Amino acid sequence: TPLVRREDYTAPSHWIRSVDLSFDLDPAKTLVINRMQVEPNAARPGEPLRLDGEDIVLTRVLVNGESISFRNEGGQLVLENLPAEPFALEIRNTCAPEKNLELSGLYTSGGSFFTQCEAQGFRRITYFLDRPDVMALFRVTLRADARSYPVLLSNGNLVEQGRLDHGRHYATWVDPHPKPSYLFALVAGDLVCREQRVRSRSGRDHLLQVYVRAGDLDKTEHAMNSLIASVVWDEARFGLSLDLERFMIVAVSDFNMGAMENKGLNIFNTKFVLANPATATDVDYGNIEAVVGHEYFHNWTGNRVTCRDWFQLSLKEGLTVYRDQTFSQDMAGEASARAVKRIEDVRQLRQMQFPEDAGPMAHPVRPEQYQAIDNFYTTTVYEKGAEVVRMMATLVGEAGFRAGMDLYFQRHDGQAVTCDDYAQAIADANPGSPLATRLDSFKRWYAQAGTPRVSARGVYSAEQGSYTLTLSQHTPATPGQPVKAPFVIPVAMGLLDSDGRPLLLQLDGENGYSGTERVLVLDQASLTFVFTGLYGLTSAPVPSLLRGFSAPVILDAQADEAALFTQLRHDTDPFNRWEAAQRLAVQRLLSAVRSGQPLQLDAAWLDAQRVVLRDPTLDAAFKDLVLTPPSAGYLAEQLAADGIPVDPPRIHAAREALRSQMAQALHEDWVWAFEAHQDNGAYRPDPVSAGRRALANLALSHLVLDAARTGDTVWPGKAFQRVKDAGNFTDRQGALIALLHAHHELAEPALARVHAQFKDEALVIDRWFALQAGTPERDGRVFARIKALALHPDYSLRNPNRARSLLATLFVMNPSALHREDAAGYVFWADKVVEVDTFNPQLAARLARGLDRWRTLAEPYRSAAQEALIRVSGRADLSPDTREIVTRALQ
Ligand code: DPP
Ligand code: ZN
Repeated sequence: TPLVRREDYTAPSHWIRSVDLSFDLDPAKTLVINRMQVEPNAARPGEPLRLDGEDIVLTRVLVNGESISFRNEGGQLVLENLPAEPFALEIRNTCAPEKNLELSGLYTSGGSFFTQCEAQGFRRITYFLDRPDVMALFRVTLRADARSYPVLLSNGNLVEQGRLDHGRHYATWVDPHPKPSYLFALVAGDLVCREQRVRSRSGRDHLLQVYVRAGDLDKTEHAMNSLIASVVWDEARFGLSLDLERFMIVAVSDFNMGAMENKGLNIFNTKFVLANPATATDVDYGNIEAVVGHEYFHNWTGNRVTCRDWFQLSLKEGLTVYRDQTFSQDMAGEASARAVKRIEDVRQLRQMQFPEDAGPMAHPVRPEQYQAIDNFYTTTVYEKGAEVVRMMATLVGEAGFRAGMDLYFQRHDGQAVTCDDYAQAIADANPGSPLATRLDSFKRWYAQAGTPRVSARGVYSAEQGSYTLTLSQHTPATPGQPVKAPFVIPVAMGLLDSDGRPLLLQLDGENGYSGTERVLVLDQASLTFVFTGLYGLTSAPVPSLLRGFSAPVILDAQADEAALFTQLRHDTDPFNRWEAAQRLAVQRLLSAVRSGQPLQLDAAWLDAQRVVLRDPTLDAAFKDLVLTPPSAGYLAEQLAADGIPVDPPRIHAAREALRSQMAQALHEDWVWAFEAHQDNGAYRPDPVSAGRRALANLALSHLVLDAARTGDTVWPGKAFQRVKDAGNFTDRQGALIALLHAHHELAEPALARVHAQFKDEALVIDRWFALQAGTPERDGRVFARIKALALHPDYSLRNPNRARSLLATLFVMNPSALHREDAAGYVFWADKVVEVDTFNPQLAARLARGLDRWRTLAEPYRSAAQEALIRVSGRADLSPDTREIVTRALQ
């Protein structure tokens, strides 16, 4: 497969101004008639028209009603000697939706039709200029059997519907907004909907609908509430109103991604729509709110203003993730709940994006090249892209950011643009800002891959009453980018005195204080800042740097233990308070891993944990985050960064020791925490209640774990009872996890009960598989169970959610079970990647990424993983998607 390069971008030879599509829907063979109004691009006269098409059967091509000759070249349909004036082009073709197991293009799921066109699925429906800078007006007519497919949906407004002969019916939809083909969608099936009318601030009425299968209507309330909240929020926060009379969300259970922002007709993985207290967890509720918001916000950031080419993907994704994260924070309400959301987002970024940025798939937020664009829907483009937008917002301030967004829409509404255009608009709206004055160097965030390391060294001078802080940065080489120029890094910070009180900040040369928090801009390899004060600083301050995680960097502050304990107790920035706790835990875990000695926790650390747990001023959700140890993956990355080979079982052993010592030493505190955080009222998914449940469940898991030591049967019994009669799925799952992670004998009957009770709830069964696959390994039993589960009658690779429930959980989330001395985990990885690749390359390529970090492993894991990669890459019939991943991994 040829490499596509950003620098090779050229405008299209033709524009497609409008499309009239008609579908005769049939699972085996669907007929598509595609009538386009085409206009030659005056800048490229006389060029042939090359239309993309994949896995479809062409039956006819007419230009202005006349048939013409054509040829196929490199998967494209090439038309030559075309009129120099605008012309009508008609294409007829067929496709086979029921055979489409790639789930890209038009496919069937559960007896209904759905589409997924981003990034390049439209070409699997009909021939087209399948690129985002070609925007057309769509008119779509669907014809199908009325009994099997009573609901016929497409983008925009329903303008006509009626009956046809032979029990068929039709519907015609017109989308008033020009759009690229990747935003096209159709749905046909036996669906029901929840609907609600809303009036926007501007006084316009809109119809909101959430479509699901008949049995799922009772699980749509939260999605609808989230949608309404999204509409309100985007108007209030960004002045962006819904531009459609009707906005639809449709849930489908077979879906490669999370959800898709098709204009006016969002299609969602059921996982991000369906929730009721009995089947969904607090985390699911939060994810649904975030994803419904995300797709809705795309209506402006992505649809009204779209990407010129796929290298600009972060233009819409980074910005829209930033918007959905901000939305979720605003929905969370209070400052402490906002901080919890921020910590969760950062934890995810570090867990997923940092390893990507340090591994073989490292790429800039705006990549330079790809083989399969589907491989670049990455955490770098999404989550790091969101951090880049956040840094811009930090550099121009909230009001400045809003002004920048306004200017962006003023300039580019209706266009297909680039990341440069976006940054330019934010900067131009804020002349003189630290962003505008450094725009070129700031944009290195788009161009350079890799996570910068920032080191901070502070020197206190009692004589001068000053504190000199030197910040330096260095970014390691990444594939294809050996040398990096300095990034522009906003470092939000404050100083604490030794009692933890915030100090007023004043830099040498300034007259007067500037509050207790400010943003330093590190835009050189190294910069020095001298803090003074009216009367000087009277003792060495504790620096609190990178507050709120103001930049996606690895901070090395060489903080001593005393400073970290001070921060954990007193920092006014909740993020850094949590961060101090993480560092204290990481230091203990890694020193055990490095030395090979068993972990022995010290009283000071355990006391600090207890103080947090018992602190009446802290939220339960925050306590849960502080008391949850860093993940094995995060610890592995810390070692890898220092060039120390990663021995996964050793990391696992250290974490297990930490868990059991915390269980023992804090036993009475866990009892208190469990009992003090029981709610009796009706289930509510708000962050405060969710935090209380999370902390109670964390307590329960420690209490059940400790039962193995004490021989206690009461707490395991309580957990089992909760699995039986919990009033919501969050608590039921929490109890099941407690039993599973303690490897308690009651885990088996608990699993059996959950399976029996929820056998018809696909999303719960996904969870049932995932919980088992995510259990920390003990004596190889977890891996053996995973292999057995792969043969379970409910297991299937065809459904992406079900496939991922075992495989992604094992490959990405459970290093303790994957990495084995006998290499069986890697053999299993190879077998499954190869098997899935035969029918769903996108999914296979995602799963293949599970071995990305093989080079960081210690022997014998490293060689065995490499062997598995070589085995997969040796397959001649591999898809381009999976080939790109394994080839890069081995390079
Ligand atoms: N554009 C989708 C999303 O991230 C993914 N295809 O919302
Ligand atoms: Zn998106």
